[in-house]
Amino acid sequence: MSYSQDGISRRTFLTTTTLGGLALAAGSVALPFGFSPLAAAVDASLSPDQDKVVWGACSVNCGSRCALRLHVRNDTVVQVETDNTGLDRYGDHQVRACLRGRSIRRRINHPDRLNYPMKRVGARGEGKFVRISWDEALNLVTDSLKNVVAQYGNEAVYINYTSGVVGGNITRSSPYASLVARLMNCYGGFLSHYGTYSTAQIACAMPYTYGSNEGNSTSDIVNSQLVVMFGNNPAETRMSGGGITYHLEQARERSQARMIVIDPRYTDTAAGREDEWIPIRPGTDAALVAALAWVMIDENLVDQAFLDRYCVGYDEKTLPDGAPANGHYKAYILGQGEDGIAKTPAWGSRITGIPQARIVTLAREIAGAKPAYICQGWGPQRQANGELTSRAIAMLAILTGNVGIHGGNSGARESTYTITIERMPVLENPVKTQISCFSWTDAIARGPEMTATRDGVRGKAKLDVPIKFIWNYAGNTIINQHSDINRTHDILQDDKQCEMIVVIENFMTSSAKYADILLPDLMTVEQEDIIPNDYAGNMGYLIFTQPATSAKFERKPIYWMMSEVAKRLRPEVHQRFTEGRSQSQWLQHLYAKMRARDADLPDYDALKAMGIYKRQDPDGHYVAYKAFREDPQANPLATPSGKIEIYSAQLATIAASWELQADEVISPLPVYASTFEGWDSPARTDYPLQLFGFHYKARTHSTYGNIDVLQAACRQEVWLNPLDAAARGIENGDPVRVFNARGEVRLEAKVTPRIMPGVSAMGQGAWHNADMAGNRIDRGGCVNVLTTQRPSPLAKGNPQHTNLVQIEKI
Ligand SMILES: Nc1nc2c(c(=O)[nH]1)N[C@H]1C(S)=C(S)[C@@H](COP(=O)(O)OP(=O)(O)OC[C@H]3O[C@@H](n4cnc5c(=O)[nH]c(N)nc54)[C@H](O)[C@@H]3O)O[C@H]1N2
Ligand SMILES: Nc1nc2c(c(=O)[nH]1)N[C@H]1C(S)=C(S)[C@@H](COP(=O)(O)OP(=O)(O)OC[C@H]3O[C@@H](n4cnc5c(=O)[nH]c(N)nc54)[C@H](O)[C@@H]3O)O[C@H]1N2
Ligand code: SF4
Ligand SMILES: [Mo]
Repeated sequence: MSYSQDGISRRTFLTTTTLGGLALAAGSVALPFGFSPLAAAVDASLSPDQDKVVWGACSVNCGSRCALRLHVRNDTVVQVETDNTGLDRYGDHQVRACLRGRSIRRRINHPDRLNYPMKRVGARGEGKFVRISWDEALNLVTDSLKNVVAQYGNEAVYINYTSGVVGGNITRSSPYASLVARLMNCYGGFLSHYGTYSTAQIACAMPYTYGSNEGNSTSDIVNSQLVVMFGNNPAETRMSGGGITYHLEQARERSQARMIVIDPRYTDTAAGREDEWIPIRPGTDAALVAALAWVMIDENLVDQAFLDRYCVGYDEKTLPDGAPANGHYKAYILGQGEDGIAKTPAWGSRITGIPQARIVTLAREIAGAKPAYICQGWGPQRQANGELTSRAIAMLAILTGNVGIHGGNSGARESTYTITIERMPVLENPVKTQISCFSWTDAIARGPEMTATRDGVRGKAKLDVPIKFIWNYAGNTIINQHSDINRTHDILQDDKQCEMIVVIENFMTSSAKYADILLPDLMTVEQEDIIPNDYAGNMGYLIFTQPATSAKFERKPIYWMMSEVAKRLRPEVHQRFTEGRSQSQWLQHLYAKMRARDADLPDYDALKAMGIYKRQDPDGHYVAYKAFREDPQANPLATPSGKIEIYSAQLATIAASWELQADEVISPLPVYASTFEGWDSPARTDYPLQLFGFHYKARTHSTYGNIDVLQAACRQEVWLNPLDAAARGIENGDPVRVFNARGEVRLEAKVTPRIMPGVSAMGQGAWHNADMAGNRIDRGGCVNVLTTQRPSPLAKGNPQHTNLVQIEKI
């Protein structure tokens, strides 16, 4: 089996070194916001062997986390290498960075980096700023915060979802676990959110089935016969040498497990490594599962003993009291339930676009392979019916009894072993009200109209005040990563609605343009922190990062910024926020607590010298719901019945009591439901192509999106099947307009059989680039011009993969 990780890395490494550090300084241009070009040029008289090598890490939200060895000359990062520790053998392998991490020098030294605090002077979103002093910036932020809290209460202050430094600990940007949250919790609290843009639908839905949302470790595929991937693409989404793609490849090499990839695109994960690619219409996985279930029931292939012992609601025997007659799963599949439709292969084929005969053989193949690792990425659930889809995919694992055993899986995405770290404590939020992370634009525009049963407000029957103040630390979800950019622009333009937006960033991103106050942050590689692995199979690790260079210009660490705001709010707030510790004292304090819990960890100085510390999962491989499988009475699941709830009475109650629109379905069973802007929506007459934005190797969302070598290596293009292209007179590389009622994006077409007919896709995260005072046409290729702010029914999450568009040649 050939594998490209190493090849990619080496190629990038070569580009990095040959282009050299001076190219950047030479390429810098005068910029409108008061930037100065890169100051530090590399001293040519120093040679590489005089470099200082500093351990760093790539801390973006890609689901991997890589060690970096930054070569520093003259206080400037001149070259980037990656982990070189261990025996370089599976189990003691190197956590090698991908093409993005290896190009981090270009982010660090980028001529466009923010250098000074700035204040907006033009209309919001126009991007006009003037440089101000730190003192003025911090005073403006503090005064605004005090005013908003005095006038509207703490519920009017919102910390936006941001994931730019999800890998940090002290620097962590995750909104409910950041220093911004700690500051606000010292000052009366804030309106918080539930769910994430990553997993809103699956994280909400899966617990109704299992009580939680867990999968086996990918490394456990060493025990599998078959791997079935629904919309899961680790070759792009978990790219690190310590990440899931490496574990998948190594584990399969050992078990020789077959792999079936079910995805509208022929992904990089497939790309020659799969045994079969089954293209499927977006949003229809639940229909495929129902048809597979029909075949399994018809041919007596289901694991009836497992269903009887561990599950609720498969058939009449285990249907809970209060459920309607024939409300069970088997009746739904056989057409004896409410809809009266048998979910035959013919029925499933019409919806999914997969041939009937293939559905039949696939059912036999999945039922016949024991154990089978059935999993899903988060693409299928980022659809408008994603709550149903995620639970439906789990049904395949349940019907075949693959849950809770080695080599099997629950149908969820993989879990990982992690060395548990002591997080920077954020304290408790006195405000209990929450909105879904996707509904913040609504909370600005119509906050007090938002209710619990219609809009998913939690902790209260309705919101009392709209959002008036937004903290946005290390995120681009103000514009680029949130849906329907043109609508967001209209809401944010009016600075009487949301009065203050504070953005803490490294670059003038599209979100930063909407800041009222813009604060220049240091990067993680410029600070000291101890951070754990993210998704890494069964080998966990810690990375101890050191500042690669001194802080340049007036960039400051987030700990300093939040301490300074705390000081200006009230002395007690400052005392509570810092507890009298500096950033480095916090690090030592937290690490001492970790070692008190985990005596095997090296001491502080040893860890610092090592840079990276690795450890194998002492239990071998993580198996989700193993204890439950072994003894369901002694180890019940966290569901109300303690069993796997194929029929969820809780969901039946929600379905009966929430206000839903005609095209929204919440169901106690994991049924297939068509949805707004789906394959069979009436809107398809005007906008005939389904479109989604996949997570792309060129960037991590929008981060690294401004790096020239990455842009050149992985182009921003819209994928289109040759049949759809021919019908439109489009050839590979042609400039096209992709549009719907919400907006228009212009980019190049990639005409390829790697995407099924009727479906189009582009990498999500490209930098939005439109004249918002003019025609608003985006030339950056940003998919969120085309996505909707209408949330999914149950999670009120982001259905960012559910869109209809038309594509025309320009
Ligand atoms: N390089 C890179 N890696 C990343 C990220 C990144 O931006 N860049 N982002 C990170 C983050 S924060 C997250 S949350 C994860 C996201 O990880 P995922 O959500 O899993 O990634 P996606 O690319 O959105 O979707 C995975 C696959 O689902 C397919 N798909 C879309 N809709 C459907 C459907 O209805 N059915 C089926 N069967 N397949 C479908 C897509 O073609 C895609 O190949 O990735 C992480 N990793
Ligand atoms: N259409 C569509 N939209 C999507 C998705 C999709 O699949 N399709 N995926 C969604 C998902 S899963 C997610 S997680 C979100 C991600 O959305 P975001 O969390 O907004 O992720 P990024 O776009 O990477 O933005 C991170 C920002 O942090 C900044 N940053 C990086 N390092 C630092 C640092 O050290 N300090 C500071 N201050 N800033 C830093 C970067 O410059 C960047 O602007 O996007 C969502 N949006
Ligand atoms: S983007 Fe992800 S895989 Fe790539 S170097 Fe950074 S952490 Fe590693
Ligand atoms: Mo995400």
